[in-house]
Amino acid sequence: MRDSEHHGRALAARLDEAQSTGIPIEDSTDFERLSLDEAYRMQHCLIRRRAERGDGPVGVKLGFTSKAKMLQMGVDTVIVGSLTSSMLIEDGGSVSLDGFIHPRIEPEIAFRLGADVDLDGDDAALLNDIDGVAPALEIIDSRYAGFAFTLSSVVADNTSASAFAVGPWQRFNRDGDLENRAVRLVVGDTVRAVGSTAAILGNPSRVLPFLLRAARTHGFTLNAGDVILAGAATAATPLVEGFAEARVAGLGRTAITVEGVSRG
Ligand code: OOG
Ligand code: MG
Repeated sequence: MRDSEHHGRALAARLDEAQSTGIPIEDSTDFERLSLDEAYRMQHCLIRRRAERGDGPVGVKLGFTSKAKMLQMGVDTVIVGSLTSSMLIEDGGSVSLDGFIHPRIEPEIAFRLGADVDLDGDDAALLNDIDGVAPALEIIDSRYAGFAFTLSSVVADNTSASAFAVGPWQRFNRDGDLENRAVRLVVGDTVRAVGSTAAILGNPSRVLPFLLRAARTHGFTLNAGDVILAGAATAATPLVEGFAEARVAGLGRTAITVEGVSRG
């Protein structure tokens, strides 16, 4: 027991190091061998390490909630990761390619919690706790070489979470108004993907019951002020220098500037 705990912590340290050095893990066999439970425990261990450095949790993200993403990455189970404070890029702010391994960017919908969520409550109660919705961008950056992972290894790697930006919050209207809105992703001054919010489980609000179940099963807490990224509506595209923007019809936009690698 103690041995496996030690092994788990050593693996979490390898992921943490890959993220902070920008040097990917070449052999991910040990991470692929984890059960899903062990993988979520490793993710929580990773997040505790970040919190100890003052980089505390600010929300959660869902992954593989659209066919486009499932097909792109070959994983067809909805997964949950954690967002921490250092991942947040201010709306209109900038981020440097420095420090990432092989970053990709994708358009997202963000929800905001207005209250602490009672995990024993029902789906309707969680929906009532949502007080805002906004267009968002997520930068994902697998800590594994070649961006290659399995369900367990990507969960251990905090679902490739790396950075995110959120546009202006709008009031959340429960009456299905997020259904079928056009989504457009611009990266490096070129339109890279177009899609619809309907790609996210038919309607992005449908990720919330999945999240509640995952929170109960895999030990996430959902607190007032937390951001929830619902998952990308389109495939992710490589992050390059320049301008990046996610635009969602009727909801607005968020944009960031991506700076190149400094050549010292
Ligand atoms: C895993 C994260 C998936 C999404 O929006 O579906 C994700 C990955 O593709 O690296 O964030
Ligand atoms: Mg995502």
